[in-house]
Amino acid sequence: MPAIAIIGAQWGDEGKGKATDLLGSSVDYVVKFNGGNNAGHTVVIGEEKYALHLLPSGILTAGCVPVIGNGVVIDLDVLFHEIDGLEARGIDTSKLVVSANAHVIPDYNRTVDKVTERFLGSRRIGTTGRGIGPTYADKMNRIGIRVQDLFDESILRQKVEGALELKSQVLTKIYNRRAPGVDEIVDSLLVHADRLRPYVADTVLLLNQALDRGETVLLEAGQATLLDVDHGTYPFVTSSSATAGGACTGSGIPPMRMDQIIGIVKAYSTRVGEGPFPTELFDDAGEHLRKTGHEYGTTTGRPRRCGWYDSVVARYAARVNGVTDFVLTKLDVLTGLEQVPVCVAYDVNGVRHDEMPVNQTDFHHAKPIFEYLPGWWEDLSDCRTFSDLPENAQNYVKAVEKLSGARMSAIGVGPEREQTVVVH
Ligand code: 2SA
Ligand code: GDP
Ligand code: MG
Repeated sequence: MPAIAIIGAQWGDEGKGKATDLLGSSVDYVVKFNGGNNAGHTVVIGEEKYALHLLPSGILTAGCVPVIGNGVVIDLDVLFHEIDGLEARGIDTSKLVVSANAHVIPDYNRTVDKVTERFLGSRRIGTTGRGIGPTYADKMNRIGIRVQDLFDESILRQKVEGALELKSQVLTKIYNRRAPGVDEIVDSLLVHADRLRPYVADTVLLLNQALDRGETVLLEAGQATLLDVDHGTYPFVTSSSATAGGACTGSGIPPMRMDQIIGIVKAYSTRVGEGPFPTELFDDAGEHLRKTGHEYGTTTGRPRRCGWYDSVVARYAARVNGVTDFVLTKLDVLTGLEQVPVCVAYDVNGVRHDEMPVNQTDFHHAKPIFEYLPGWWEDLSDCRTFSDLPENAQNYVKAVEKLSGARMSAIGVGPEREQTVVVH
């Protein structure tokens, strides 16, 4: 009865999509449990490249049931656009199941998100502008609109009226007195109701019954540990629970049913959006990683900030999530460096920190303490076993494994499905 979670161990874009797709053929269900269309997972299958935002990566595997869990926030325009795009490319999306308890992103929350960022000025978060934060805020404030509300017009109307009443000051300020009315919002949601209805189910029952039958459920995180609303670099975080605990609340699978927590960790670090990033590079080395690793946002196209591997972050992610295995991705991108720095601890105003400083200001001031490992020049893209890797690449993997708190079970040596070294 395995339930397996795939979690980002850094600031996102570690390659969760590829890892999920790889496991897809051996699982029965793939569940997206947090976030919304702020996510961007790129999956390469042969000549085809897919960028998924709202749909779980399991949608690309025939026979696997993709599920959008209760913890997700759904932009319905984007959902159907993504479904149509995949169908046009010959991908069958008919097995998709959507939780009746997932929340929907009304149009006005996209506007609230973008305008709030403008108001914040230099204190902005660098959000994706998809309305994610305001929709989770409505959920917590108990004025959110759920998928099931779309199937009862009078309930929907009451909920939209309630939300607008509470948000009227904000909306009037943001829309400069031209705030949308109840009818306009109700109509924009109802337009999707008929098409949405056949996908909707009680996904908690569905997934737990699947586990009862001995089937395998894979839970796929959006974003990552350091972007988690509780455990990330708050306030520079997303608004959902991206860690292993979020996999339980966002799907309704109880903690004791989780068998394996796979942390995806890139062989270097990236971050998109604002916020602290101790190993960030501002020189040619950072530009080299961005170019070689194609580090540009899958959703927004924004250049990602790049830096060296941070084992303090990896250890923290191992602890917060209970990582049983790491998948180390993009090792191939490090080829051609004389030396590869790895951050082993931080210096905060002259004091060594081996673990994440709890104080936000300390983390902002953390300077990386590096160890330098010898590099390699060989192309890794055809390596398939650990012994195929050049000796210095093997030593790099062994060193980061020792520093990071869990075994490295697989290593990515290229974007394609088969460009993977399975270690354990
Ligand atoms: P939001 O929009 O409220 O979730 O933004 C809050 C912070 O979370 C970050 N965030 C991300 N970081 C990395 N990757 C994400 N997905 C896309 C990708 C991002 C893109 O796969 O490349 O295309 O720009 C993602 N989504 C949210 C965001 O940068 C803020 O720091
Ligand atoms: P996610 O959000 O964690 O799913 O990651 P993204 O898809 O946003 O970004 C990861 C990028 O790295 C994608 O373009 C993948 O195709 C690519 N990728 C994944 N694993 C590897 C790898 O091992 N090597 C290389 N070179 N690219 C990889
Ligand atoms: Mg991504």
